[in-house]
Amino acid sequence: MTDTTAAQTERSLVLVKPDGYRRGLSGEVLRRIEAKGYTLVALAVVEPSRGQLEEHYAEHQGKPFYEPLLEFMSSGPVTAAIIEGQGCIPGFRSLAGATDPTAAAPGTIRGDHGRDWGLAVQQNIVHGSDSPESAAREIAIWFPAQG
Ligand code: DAT
Ligand code: MG
Repeated sequence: MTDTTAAQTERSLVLVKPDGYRRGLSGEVLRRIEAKGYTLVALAVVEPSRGQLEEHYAEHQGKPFYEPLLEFMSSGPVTAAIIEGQGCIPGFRSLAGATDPTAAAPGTIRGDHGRDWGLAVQQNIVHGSDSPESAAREIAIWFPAQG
């Protein structure tokens, strides 16, 4: 019988943000992705342009944290990855933990490696797409050739 409940093979866009890159946590993030059983499809170290960040965070435009967020995201290189696997979109967000690294559960990337450095929740090490639509949109921003 066909298992109609099986999760779809899907792709997610992961970023190791400038704080994670600076702290040498790219390998730790990629290790957890691979240990979970997801596949690395594409990998790059990118110095984000303002335009890329505006597109990436379009949903947050106008919010009080938008400009500080873009400034932080412009503060250095990021490691960008496309990952693939059944359910990897919610799966990676589960590995990442809650947005606020102070509240993020131990065992998650943010819970184990993040904290409040006086910049609220901005420096939370990783980004992961939150839906298949976001993943497709974000993959086109960071990996135009793969879109
Ligand atoms: P997530 O990264 O968990 O998907 P999000 O999409 O709501 O969270 O927000 C994107 C990023 O913006 C988040 O990683 C950190 C920053 N951010 C979100 N809410 C914030 C807030 N209230 N104050 C400061 N930065 C915030
Ligand atoms: Mg988000």
